[in-house]
This record gives sequence, structure tokens and C-alpha cells, in this order.
Amino acid sequence: MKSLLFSLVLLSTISLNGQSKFSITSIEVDGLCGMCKERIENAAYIPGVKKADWSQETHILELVFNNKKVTTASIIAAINEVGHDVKDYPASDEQYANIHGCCRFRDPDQRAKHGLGDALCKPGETHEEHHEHGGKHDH
Ligand SMILES: [Cu+2]
Repeated sequence: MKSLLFSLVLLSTISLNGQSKFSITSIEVDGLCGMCKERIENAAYIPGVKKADWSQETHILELVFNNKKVTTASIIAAINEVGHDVKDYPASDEQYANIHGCCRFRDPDQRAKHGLGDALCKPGETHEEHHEHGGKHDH
């Protein structure tokens, strides 16, 4: 009996070590400036998130999180909540409306001021609609 218990403990220890509870992923989040960086990272740090690092240059948010506590979807929802668009998961207009004036990353003029190109395309948006709201393609 003792040896059975021992092997059970051993087995569970192995499975804990063998299967990391930490996930590493990166998502694209639209934003403009240092204020956006702070807002995005603060939003992404929900309990269970160990690292959230957004690059103003590449717009890539690097994440390390405990996958037993959080999912990528819940982090994306938290980022949308503060008004930022995630690639394929745009914030609602109400959520975006709370964004500070100089951080209006969907505004082509603000984007140009920050040396940026078009905003992230919205899902289901046609090419024409994209051009209408100021998006620019290379072709
Ligand atoms: Cu900003």
C-alpha cells in the first residue's frame, strides 16, 4: 500500500512538472503612444498574467500567463474593455469612445502624427469600407 501511494505521488509530480501551466503567446494590439502602452499593459495584467509587454513599434503584446487561471480570450476581453483593438477582436464603439483624445488610434490623422499606417482591419469589413474610414493599402 505504501509503495502504491508513493508511486501515485511520484506520478502526479511528474505530470505537474511535465505539463507547464504557463503559456507564452503574443497578440497584435492597436495603439499609438506610451499612454497606450501603459493602458494596454495595465489592462492585460489580470490575475494569473505574469508578463505583458507591448511594443509601441511593432504593436505586439507579449504575454506569459498561468493557463490554469486565465485564457487568451479573457486577456483580449480586458484589453477591449479599455478601448483597444486586438487583431480580429476590435473593441466596441462604446469601449473605444473612452479612449483619450490623443490616443485615438483609429483616427487616420492621429495615426499619421505617430508615423503609423492603417488601423487594424475589422473582421467582415470590405475593402471599400476600409478605405472609407481612412485605411490605406499598398496596392
Ligand atoms: Cu496613446
